[in-house]
Amino acid sequence: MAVIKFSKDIEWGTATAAYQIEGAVDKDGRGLSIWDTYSHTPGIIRNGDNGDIACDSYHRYEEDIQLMKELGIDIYRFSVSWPRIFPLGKGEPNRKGLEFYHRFVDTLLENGIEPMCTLYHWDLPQSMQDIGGWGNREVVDAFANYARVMFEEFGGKIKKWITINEPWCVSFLSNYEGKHAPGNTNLQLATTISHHLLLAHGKAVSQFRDLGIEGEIGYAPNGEWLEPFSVQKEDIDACNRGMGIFIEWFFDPVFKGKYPDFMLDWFRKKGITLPIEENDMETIHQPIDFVGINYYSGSVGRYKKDEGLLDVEKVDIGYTKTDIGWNIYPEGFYKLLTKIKNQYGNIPIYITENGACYNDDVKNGRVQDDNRINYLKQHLTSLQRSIDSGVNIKGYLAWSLLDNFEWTEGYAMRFGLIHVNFNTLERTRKDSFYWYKKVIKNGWISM
Ligand code: JJW
Repeated sequence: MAVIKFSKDIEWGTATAAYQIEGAVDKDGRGLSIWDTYSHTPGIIRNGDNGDIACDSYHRYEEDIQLMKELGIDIYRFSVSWPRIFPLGKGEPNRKGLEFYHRFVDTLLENGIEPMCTLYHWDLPQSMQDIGGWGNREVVDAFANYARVMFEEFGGKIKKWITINEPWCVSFLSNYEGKHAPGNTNLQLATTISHHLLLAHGKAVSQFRDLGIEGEIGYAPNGEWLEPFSVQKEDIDACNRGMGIFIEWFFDPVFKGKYPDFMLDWFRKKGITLPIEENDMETIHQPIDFVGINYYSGSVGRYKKDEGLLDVEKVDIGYTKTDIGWNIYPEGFYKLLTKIKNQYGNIPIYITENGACYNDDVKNGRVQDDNRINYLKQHLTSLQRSIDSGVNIKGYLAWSLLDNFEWTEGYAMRFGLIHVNFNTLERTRKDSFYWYKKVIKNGWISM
């Protein structure tokens, strides 16, 4: 038996996002978001699900916070719904929306849990989409204004801030692959959006510094690992592009002040340009306090002409998959973290999401999700390997506290440490909840 002992100062947490858990979509003056529109469009979401009720956490947050307290987490990562604060994206802030988050954050603090606030976790106000969404620079300024209002309102109370969650998903997945809201399939638009998201991040960081807000700010790009099928250069290059669109594309501008040449060349060959204006790169290239990494999966990849945007195909070589079909690839977690350290230096890192989809149900009051426990064990082992290799890991937040609305998969795909019955909204602690509680308390696991 091997014992893996975690660094003492690691902060433990769980993560969620507003549209995935809150429900109460027409409560207290909330405006519509692109996910309301998208999920109410017939034929898109599995089983016709939508986030109208979700986990009803808007009304049940006190119960949820008691569960967090019992779990023993140090940090809770949540997101703020922009259309609750600005129902039309801009204009006058909605007091009732702000007051909800005050009640929520106050309750976290009273229970000894540190709030980590994501400003943008995909629920763009529909009115912002109506003027072109993230493709329009006006939306970047509206975001910066929303961020400023949040800093002024919650500065000092919330000390950990994340600007944008998973910018690859917001740009390429949602506007080129068309698989998330708003569902566009336009490469030029998606690339423009990727730049605007980085700019929005940079402008929010500027506001944060100008206001002198106490605390830390970062962003949360997602990564996956691609292991080359062979040592042939074309396979290695294909995997570098496949990872490059997650990592270098969204890290180099922030940490180096420029887009990566190997990716720029690729986009240029496709006739795609970037709408970079004067001072944009300076705005994007500002010191941040930490980076959040979301990691779930990895694959073997190889070169295949005209496969997708980047001429890379994933090769199924029989890895075990979670119930959502994603490979279990813990080595990729370790490799990704060390790659980031090697390329960008010793920046403090929070793992802002990591977790597994297993759809175990309640049987006799119990959810036996050993598969999730195994996944978490493997990934926590990779995490400690990265710490032992000098990666500056500050914290680990499991996705997710609760089963919730998994975007186009609706409620069918469950990532929670706590089971939610979506008919009764009853919460049931899974075996993984009790297991994670012990990890937090003891600081070690055994394999
Ligand atoms: C890619 C669709 C296959 C979320 C994707 C779909 C693939 C043919 C989990 N992270 O719910 C990536 N998540 O809100 C943020 N991360 O392509 C949080 N990435 O088509 C979690 C979904 C995702 C994805 C989902």
